[in-house]
Amino acid sequence: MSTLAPPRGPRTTDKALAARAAYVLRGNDRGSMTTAAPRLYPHMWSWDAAFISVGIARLSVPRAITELDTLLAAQWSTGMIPHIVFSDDEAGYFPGPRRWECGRLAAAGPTAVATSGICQPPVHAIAVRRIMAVARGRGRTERQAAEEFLRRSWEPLMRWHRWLAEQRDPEGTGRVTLHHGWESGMDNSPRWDGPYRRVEVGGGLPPYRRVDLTVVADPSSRPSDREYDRYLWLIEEMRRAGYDDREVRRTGSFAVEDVFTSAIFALACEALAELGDGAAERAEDVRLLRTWAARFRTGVAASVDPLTGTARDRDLRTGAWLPSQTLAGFAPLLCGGLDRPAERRLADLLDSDAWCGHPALMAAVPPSTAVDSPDFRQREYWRGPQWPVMVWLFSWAFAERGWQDRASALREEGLRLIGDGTFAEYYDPLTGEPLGSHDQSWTAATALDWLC
Ligand code: 9WN
Repeated sequence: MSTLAPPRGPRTTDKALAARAAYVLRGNDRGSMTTAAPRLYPHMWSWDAAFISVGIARLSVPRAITELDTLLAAQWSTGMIPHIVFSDDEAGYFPGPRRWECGRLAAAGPTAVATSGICQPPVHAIAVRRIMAVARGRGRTERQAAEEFLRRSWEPLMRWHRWLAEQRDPEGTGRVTLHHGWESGMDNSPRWDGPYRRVEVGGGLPPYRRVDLTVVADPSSRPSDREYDRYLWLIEEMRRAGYDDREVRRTGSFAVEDVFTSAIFALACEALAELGDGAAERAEDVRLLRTWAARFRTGVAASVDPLTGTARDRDLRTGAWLPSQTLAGFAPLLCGGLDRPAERRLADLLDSDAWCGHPALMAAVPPSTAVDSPDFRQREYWRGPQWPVMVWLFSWAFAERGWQDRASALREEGLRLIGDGTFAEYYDPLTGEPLGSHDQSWTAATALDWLC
């Protein structure tokens, strides 16, 4: 652990912070897509786009809708929403469209746009719910635009949810299977150390050059080259499987049930069901959504480790549960499903000095990995840093669950975290140093939703 705490600027006023957040989002706006970050991520990412649209809605509901329309236009014929929709900045990110080659290799990929061949957590219906709530408080034009969007996005969102429920949980365990750590959005979390250790990089991995390390000043705050070899190998396997769902499930060396994505899916099904309530033509869909929400809530609850009370992922290739001291352990607090005593125990753990109450934290929000865990690395991406957008998600979910005090406390502390106005991708929990990309769109969006 580094002991040198770099100086932190003073927290700007809320008004100035919101103004700067709006400036960042406008700066990253390419017309119909907002890039995830100006240099490190010059394309649209799936779960970023959802969170970003929530922030943009505070500035303009129609522009937020454009963001989601762009993403949905890249949906695969299977229903999958791809994790990246590429802009024309081919050289700015690796692996780019030429490495994925979904247009040529994947029968289900779209033809009009270039995309990656995997997915990310399904936070989209949550975003739509939030945008609808914002729009319903606005004037007629914005309200109508939002209602119209809900009508036309209903079917694509249903297809996305159906794909997750059927293709990523064919056995009905109530947990979503992932075939790449990138699908979790928490790329190098200690959660995936075991499954990645078992990924053997085979022959014929085409050579590559990382671009991320030319953008980020400190390479130790990004995943290692060894990790990248495995990331690229998994893509190679998928290319060879033609990105076919069944084939990837059969042959992919990485197959894990992700408890955090599963909790998000349960939440998203519930959010979409609530948006559909009251419309007779959607009654059957709403019923299905509630069935899925219940199934995945149960799946998440069933993963809880009786020893620690936290949720666990599961490695499908070995059948083993994967205990970890990471943010994902709190998945049941997002979606519910535990009995009262178990839920209380987990909420107490979140407050305790093992997590948000740890005396060394600059802001009382959960780090991606517990500070006292042997896996904790304070600067290393998903192995320790605090991610403002995750704080937003917990805060939103807690408000939904009726836990206003908890939701407000996370918002307050989240604002403390991002108060320096750099809108970093993630922060060192012990020093508050902004890390990764600055002017990260979803961090700015988080600030806007909290402040406006
Ligand atoms: C790989 C865009 C994305 C986020 C992920 C985050 C990071 C990409 C990368 O950036 O992942 O998808 O190149 O590191 O881990 O959550 O969506 O912001």
